[in-house]
Amino acid sequence: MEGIIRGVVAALFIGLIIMGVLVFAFSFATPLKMFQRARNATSSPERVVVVERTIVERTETQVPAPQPAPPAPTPAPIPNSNAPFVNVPTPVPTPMPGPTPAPPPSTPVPMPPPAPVPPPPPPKPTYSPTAIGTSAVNPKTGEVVKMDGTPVNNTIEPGMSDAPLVSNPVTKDKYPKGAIVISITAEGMTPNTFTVHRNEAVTIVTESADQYTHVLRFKDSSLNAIAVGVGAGEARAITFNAPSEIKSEGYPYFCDVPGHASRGETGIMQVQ
Ligand SMILES: [Cu+2]
Repeated sequence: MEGIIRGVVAALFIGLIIMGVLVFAFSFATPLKMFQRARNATSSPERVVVVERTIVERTETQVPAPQPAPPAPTPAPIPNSNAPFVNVPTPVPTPMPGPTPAPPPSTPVPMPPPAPVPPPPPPKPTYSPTAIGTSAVNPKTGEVVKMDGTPVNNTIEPGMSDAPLVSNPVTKDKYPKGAIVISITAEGMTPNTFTVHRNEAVTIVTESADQYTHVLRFKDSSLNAIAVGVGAGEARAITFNAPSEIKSEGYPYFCDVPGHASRGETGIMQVQ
């Protein structure tokens, strides 16, 4: 048994040796044949060229051409410790826009019904002053009124907007119809008494019949707003509502220029 194993191992060993010899011979046989063929076929210089070309051909077929070396990596810049420090801002990442909200469903919005337009108020009658500048009289009520139709105020200070208006200077031919004309001189007032009806519209024309200025006024506070001043030879009118109260002593009037009443420029208006 042992002899058989030794025989097999020896056979394998011999076989390996034979295979190695065959591989070696085959590897060198071809170049040697080519070298001998070139040596026999050409003269000496040509043979050298052929040998060299053959060697080059074999080298080119066996050894690949050297590839160009890859470019050397660029060295990282060495920070210069002496260079000033530059603060490079860190790029802020741009926030990505969120998803666009879907538009709300287009539901038809009911339009509110149009508000009813109130009818325009009736035009308010305006009461412009008369041609000479006195306050107007409401033809329906016979009341002396302001431009807005409200009654004038007899108790406020003269000259205020609610007081009866004093006219511009007027001549005799422009005296209002039915007016009571009171002529004033240093000697007194003419007439020094007259009578009106309560609540009626009364127009008084005050004349300065001399070279003095005169101012007609009433003592009673209920007629405080009635005041007409006239220059020398001038005449002005005023229209006001007569008092509603009847007083036995009447409503005294006078010239408000200092010293004029004491010299007789006085009178009394009676209301009935
Ligand atoms: Cu006077």
